[in-house]
Amino acid sequence: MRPSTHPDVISYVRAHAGASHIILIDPDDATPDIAAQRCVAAVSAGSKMIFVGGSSGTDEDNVHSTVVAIQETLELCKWNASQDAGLSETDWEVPVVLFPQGAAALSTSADAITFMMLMNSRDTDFLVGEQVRGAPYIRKAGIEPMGMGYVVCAPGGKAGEVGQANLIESDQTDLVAAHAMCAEAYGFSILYLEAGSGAHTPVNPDLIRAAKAASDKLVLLVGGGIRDGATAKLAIDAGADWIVTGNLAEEFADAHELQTTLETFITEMKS
Ligand code: 1GP
Repeated sequence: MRPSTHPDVISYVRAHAGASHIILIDPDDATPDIAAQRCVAAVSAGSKMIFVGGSSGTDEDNVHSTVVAIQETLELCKWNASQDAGLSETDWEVPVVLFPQGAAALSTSADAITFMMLMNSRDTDFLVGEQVRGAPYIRKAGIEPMGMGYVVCAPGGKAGEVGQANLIESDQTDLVAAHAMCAEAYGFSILYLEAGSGAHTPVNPDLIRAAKAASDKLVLLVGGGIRDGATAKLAIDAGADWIVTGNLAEEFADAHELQTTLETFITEMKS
């Protein structure tokens, strides 16, 4: 594990809540080197957190090698910045956080983990089973667990299928609010509204508004099918604190092109 520049990731998550961007890296879709290059492009563009995980095809081998490659590359960028008075080292102090499909997809080199309950799953494994299996590993590795309610909304995609979720439909504002109240009652720090990776329709802003109105304690993450800054802004205006994108980064072979696209995305999202 690198000497963590983030002893308290949840405070960082709260401090940057408002209109921040997370790049999601799926180790099943990119080699560790390519993943690290994408992270450099994203952090250069203004992304403030890196999630590593996916709904399928991840295990300790590909997750750990990806996390290590990203951490090493960020350290190198930080060192480079320290040698140049015009650059800021702190820009590279971005937490690398596990967003796991289960207890078999962890890494000792992560700064933190979204310790999630897939709240609308029908499968007890996603409610608490995988979490019980993973807890000793996380405790031993000293990874910071951030309690998170994970709620899959329609269309749900692979996350909904694999997680056997009773999807929240776009007009079920009372139901999403109840999930937010429940997440707060459990003492979770984060609520993640997920439409599914590659979703043709992102989470309805009405659902985001309802979740936000139901709890002002939870940090609200929204992701799935968000491909441009204007769509991200709609989610932010509805109350999202952080926007997660995955597929967007996978569309670019060239890191420079990705950086430019994300710069535009983040500028529009914050406008
Ligand atoms: C998946 O919400 C994330 O968990 C990201 O979705 O790949 O559609 O950006 P996209």
